[in-house]
Amino acid sequence: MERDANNQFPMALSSSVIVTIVFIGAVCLNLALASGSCVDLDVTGCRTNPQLCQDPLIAEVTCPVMCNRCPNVPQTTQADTTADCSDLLKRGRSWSSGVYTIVTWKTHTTVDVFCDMDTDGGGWTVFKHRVNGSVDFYQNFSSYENGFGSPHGEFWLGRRLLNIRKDISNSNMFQYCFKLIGLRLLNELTSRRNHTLRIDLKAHNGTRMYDVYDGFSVGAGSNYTLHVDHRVDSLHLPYGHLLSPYHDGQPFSTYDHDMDQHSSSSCAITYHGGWWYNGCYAANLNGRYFVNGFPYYTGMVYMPFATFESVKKSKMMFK
Ligand SMILES: [Ca+2]
Repeated sequence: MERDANNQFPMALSSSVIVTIVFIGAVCLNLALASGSCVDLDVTGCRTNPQLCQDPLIAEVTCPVMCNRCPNVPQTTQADTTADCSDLLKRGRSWSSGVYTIVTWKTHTTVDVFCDMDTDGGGWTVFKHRVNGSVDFYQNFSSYENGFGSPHGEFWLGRRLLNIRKDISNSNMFQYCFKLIGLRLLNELTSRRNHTLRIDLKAHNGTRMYDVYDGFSVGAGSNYTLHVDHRVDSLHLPYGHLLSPYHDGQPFSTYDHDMDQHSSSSCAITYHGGWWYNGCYAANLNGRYFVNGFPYYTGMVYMPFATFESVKKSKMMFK
């Protein structure tokens, strides 16, 4: 399609027509998802004319899915902001554990996060969860920055939603168009005030433990340095290792981003994970997942709990 002399698209794509096209597309796509009855979803022509995606208006408003675009989330007022799961508790009603939509306090990004509303008073924003090895945590640095997995299963951080979801009651057509937000989101969420970090583990024999530290935050990129102060609570930790000071102050490392203190090797490669390695670890909770609890140096290990025994479940959260 050619632009006219004013660098505008012809009247065929005026705002009213675009709205009509979006509506028809929404109905069509939702019908397709519901019944499979809608065959040709390319009502906008984006699929057959990919050059249309070069226009921001068409790409983000008319057919974001086909152009693989996620529109910017609009700014919200501070009063509307629910910055983390602890803010939900302050709204004075009973909340159950599950996935909630929050708006971050600084960039006003809308994201889905899993809130643990049952443990120790609730209000915990869960940023890492592993239960069965269904998600591979041996990911590169970009993946840890941007997040991976699903807040409904195993994951590292939350996912960003689209503002379009607020305008269309049935959001199915946009559910697969989202951006994941990892360490960058964790930096924002933990830089608002003083936070408490809680780590929950379950061994393959059923034994549970937890470890709680105050002064938790994650620094800005590209180091995403871990900060934890003192242990304030714990359960079933027979060994003397501490997350702090060994991992406090360490940048985040992955197999393609070696920031650890081991000069002759990469801790992320040696121990098959992504973590705030020192040289190398007292905890390796993003290590390889094993279906039994044998000692594995490369496993999902938390040495204060059971030295080199790979645990069955791990969860990290803050409030
Ligand atoms: Ca190194």
